[in-house]
Amino acid sequence: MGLHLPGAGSKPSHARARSGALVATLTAGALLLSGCTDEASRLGFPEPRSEQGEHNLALWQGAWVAVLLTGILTWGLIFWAIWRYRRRNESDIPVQTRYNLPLEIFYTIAPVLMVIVFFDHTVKVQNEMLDDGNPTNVIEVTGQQWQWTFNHGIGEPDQSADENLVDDKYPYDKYGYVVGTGSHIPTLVLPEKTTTRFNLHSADVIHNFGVPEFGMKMDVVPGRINHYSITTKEATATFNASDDDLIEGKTFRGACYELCGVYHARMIFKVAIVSESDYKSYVDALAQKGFEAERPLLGGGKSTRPADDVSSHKEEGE
Ligand SMILES: [Cu+2]
Repeated sequence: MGLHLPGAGSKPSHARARSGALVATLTAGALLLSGCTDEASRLGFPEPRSEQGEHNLALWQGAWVAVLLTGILTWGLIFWAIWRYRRRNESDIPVQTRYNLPLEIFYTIAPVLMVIVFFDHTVKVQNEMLDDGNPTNVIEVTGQQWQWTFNHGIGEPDQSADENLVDDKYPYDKYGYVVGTGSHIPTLVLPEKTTTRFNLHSADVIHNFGVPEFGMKMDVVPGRINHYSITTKEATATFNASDDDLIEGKTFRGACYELCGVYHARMIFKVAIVSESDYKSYVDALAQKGFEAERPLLGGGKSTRPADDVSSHKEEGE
């Protein structure tokens, strides 16, 4: 690096061996962490079930690798300096250095460069996560104290209805809905390999709609309609209308990620990705059971609009 560190003393070979061993141990640890299993290589990130989630996973892994390498270098230099310039006898006084200009320039510029690189990657991933793509499915999601309502469209969506999100136009003519309650955890059923857009409505306070497996969450704000899209991967569950509407297979969890009141913790839901035909029969089954409305239910339990009246809703059959 061309940096001159003062006080170079004797016996550097021991020091080199020691710091070499340290770096080797840390590198082995990092490899163990990243190379062993699929789960370990994700460094705690859930297995992405959406294409967008892959971008977030890559950012997460890349950031960890960068900070680990920085940590190894920094710890290595610290321990090397402690060892290399240790006091060797009672009368030994280390070289008194007031400043080292190249070193100071380096440790000012290097972190700034790192922040720029992190920022660049973060903005790129954020743009991917917020890209609505071309959704072929739109679900109106309502957060209400303290559960969720999922409004699944029936038929083909009219995308132009979403150009103005706050007007009274919705992409579908009919909806099949699921209303979660304090004692009933709803399931958000999604078709596989499909881009679904979530329009987020709040009936009362700020909630946050998120699914770890999608690597995505977003605030649900009263008076404002936030939205994001996810493209699901292959199905992990099945729906069987003839078998008492059974959803079988692997489901995962979603939740409210904004403290919204005393029963905030109850705002959990299950997510099931099913085949496209299973999804159709699921939404049809909702309609057949009477959970059908011409407009999505957006008001939770507090709405006064007839289509939004939740009081008459039965719970989704299990
Ligand atoms: Cu909430």
